[in-house]
Amino acid sequence: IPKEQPYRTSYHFQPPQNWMNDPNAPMYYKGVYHLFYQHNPLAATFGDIIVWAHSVSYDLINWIHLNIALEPSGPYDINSCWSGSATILPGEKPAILYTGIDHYKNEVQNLAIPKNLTDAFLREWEKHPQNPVMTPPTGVEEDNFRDPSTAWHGKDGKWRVIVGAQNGDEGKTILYQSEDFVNWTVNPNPFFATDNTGVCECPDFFPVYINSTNGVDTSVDNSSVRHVLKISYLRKQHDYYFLGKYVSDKENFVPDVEFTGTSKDLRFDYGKFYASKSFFDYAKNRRILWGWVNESDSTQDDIEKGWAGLQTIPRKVWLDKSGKRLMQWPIEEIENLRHKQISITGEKLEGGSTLEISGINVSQVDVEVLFELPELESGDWLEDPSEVDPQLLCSKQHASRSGKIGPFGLLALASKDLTEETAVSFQIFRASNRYLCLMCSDQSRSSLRNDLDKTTYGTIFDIDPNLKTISLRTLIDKSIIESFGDGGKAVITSRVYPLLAIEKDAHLYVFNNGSQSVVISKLNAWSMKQAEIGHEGNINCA
Ligand code: DQQ
Repeated sequence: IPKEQPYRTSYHFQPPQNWMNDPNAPMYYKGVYHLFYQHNPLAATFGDIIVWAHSVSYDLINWIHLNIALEPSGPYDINSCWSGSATILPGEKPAILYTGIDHYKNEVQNLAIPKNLTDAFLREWEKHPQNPVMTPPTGVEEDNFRDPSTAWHGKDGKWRVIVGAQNGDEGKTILYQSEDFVNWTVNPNPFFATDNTGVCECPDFFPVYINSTNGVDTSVDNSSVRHVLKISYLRKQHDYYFLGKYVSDKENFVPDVEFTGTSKDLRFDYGKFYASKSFFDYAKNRRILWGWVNESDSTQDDIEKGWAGLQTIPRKVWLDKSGKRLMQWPIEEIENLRHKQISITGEKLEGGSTLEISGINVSQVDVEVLFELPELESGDWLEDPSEVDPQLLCSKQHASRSGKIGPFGLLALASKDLTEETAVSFQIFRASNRYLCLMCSDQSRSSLRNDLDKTTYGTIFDIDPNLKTISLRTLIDKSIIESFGDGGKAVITSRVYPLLAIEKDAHLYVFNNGSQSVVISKLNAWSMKQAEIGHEGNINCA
């Protein structure tokens, strides 16, 4: 790995070197958090042989990298160990179901269990002699049958698991049942299917409480919960989630709202975020979500950096009071990295003004701002909100252009002269009988380098007509910017590679380009300490 690493993160999860994609089988087990991930141990690019790397942590922030947990060994996974999930079986016995690329390059599902349950880190995993435990059923393409979910236990005592699949243009998730976790029977009808989408990857299915922000075990199914199905659509490169009903007697899932393939669909993140997976953390009674964030630079850059791929800061997820969307917030443990603090209260930001936040390390920082809004009545008029493509609107509404209430927000990883900046902003709109907030993350000026993907991201959401304040929390870490709008209603993650705005030359500003003034009712920003990373085993000799 080259010495100069301006883009390597300081408190996000990444392997010591080389390629990482999907988070696999995250779990909490007897005091230890586990994260496995898709890894190419030989290069900073996706490879012909992908293995499961393994890291452990006591707090989801500081990690110990262990030896590889699963690598090709039998005919059922000789060409790669692809994504999968963990389930904790009765008697506190973890089990992993994962996809093997077999000797015909077909996709099959395999079972692995820990060799030694008394090893606190569960370092070694044993593949079951009956592998593969699932092979492509009729109506599923042999090379599009992958990513078993965490299993749940039905009232009849049987396990259920879903697997992502494709048949032509149809994307589906297939349900399997088993009494012993080894012998699985396929359900003839798909659990959930969508036309014209192509393959469903990494399905995640879990309950959420209707009236609590607590998480709930994957097998719980009663009147206090609703269900969430998340699908990663390869063609879209996005993770979509559906709130809906698990119809257990038909063994299918009926979403409240159909998939449209437009910006109206719900996503965990409106920026870079894919192949996410959640788990129930019974230590703290919460559901935690991990997601993979890929690079926006070129393959050649990745090879030169010696690594590619990040995981987001783990997020707690719960159902919003409206019941119409999920909320997300960085896990509280991240606050232990907060270090030097800067605070501002009650500062008016006139239209067209910027205010620098200085005195802390703004290239690795956690910023929370609460903006006090003018009367929403004075917002820009939006004729037909249902026709708006927020990403397009954000690309047009570059932060340097002006509206009425906003755009206002943060200029992250900015150079002193603002030739480089990533604007994370809000703009308030009024429409007939409603108010909306457009949230944007504009990467178009993030770097003077031009061999980068600088797509601007955006989302629009309804706000309370009586809203007086709106919050923005942004986690900045060298080349990743994760922004949580309105308490976690909308999230946008982006990757940026500034040339000038690195290390001590990075600046952070609060800005307001609206004609109306807004007030920084409260701002707190903290330099973030570096996460502690331990190494054990040979993946770690960086
Ligand atoms: N990544 C894995 C597959 C999965 C895809 C291969 C999603 O199992 O479908 O690395 O990013």
